[in-house]
Amino acid sequence: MAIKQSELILNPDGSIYHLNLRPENIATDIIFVGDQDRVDKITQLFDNIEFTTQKREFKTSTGIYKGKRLSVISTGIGPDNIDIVLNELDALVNINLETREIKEKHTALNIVRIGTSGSLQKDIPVDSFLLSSHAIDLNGMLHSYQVDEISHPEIEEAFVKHTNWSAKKSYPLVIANGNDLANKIISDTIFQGITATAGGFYAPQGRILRLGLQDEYLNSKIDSFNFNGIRITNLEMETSAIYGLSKLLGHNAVSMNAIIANRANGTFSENPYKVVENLIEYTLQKLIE
Ligand code: R1P
Repeated sequence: MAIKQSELILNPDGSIYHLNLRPENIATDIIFVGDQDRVDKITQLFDNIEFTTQKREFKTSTGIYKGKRLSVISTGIGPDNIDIVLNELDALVNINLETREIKEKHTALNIVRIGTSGSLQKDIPVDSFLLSSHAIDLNGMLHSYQVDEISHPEIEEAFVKHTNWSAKKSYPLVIANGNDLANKIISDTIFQGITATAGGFYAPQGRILRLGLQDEYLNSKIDSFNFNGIRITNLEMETSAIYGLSKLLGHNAVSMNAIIANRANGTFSENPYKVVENLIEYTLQKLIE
């Protein structure tokens, strides 16, 4: 059945509504960054760029890096943007935009997030890299989908109990993320752990400027949570949405985090741009190996 115009919105040139992309504009290997200026930081290393477009915070460039076709897309900040980016990318490869019907043959995208993040553990210092082996969704976006098949009730219940999680907030959802893409990118120098994905930067991540927190002890309770040896290592704003929607839609995803802050000891990287640059170089190299 054809998907209605109000649900699958296309621009007059046939491109998808927010991303401004047509199916031929993207590679199946895609790098997500938050900051639109980070797109050029990556594509300046490419052999050539075949296509670039931007609408709002969503900037896309597609080109060749050492013989491999890659797209780099800026998602902006937060899980709400990931909802748009992942659904629209999936539509580009898995829905026929002319007939508006779901294609019989499924195409899986390989998605790597290269983002920044704050460590919650003293032993994961600023300037290190972390691969999210799991994500814990603290923002609730995914609960609008049918998430039972990707949920881990045992870990979620343990987390709710350990933190005395308020029933007024969205229920935490844990997503595990083992796949070949993660195996390709991981190495001995990379930390791993559960990444907590918040729906905001200040109170949702325990920061106080002028407003008090619903639970002032939440970050320290998150730090001390341990489920069979797996701990929550870092906080950011996209990973659970990327992992959850990728699993539900049948794509492979990996979230790579440049640790620029350490919330446990209050330190911040002296050169956060350099850490991100190093993570970009590391990840690109792994993608072509
Ligand atoms: C907040 O400053 C932003 O930085 C982190 C958070 O997830 C959030 O998007 O990631 P990026 O550097 O990838 O944007």
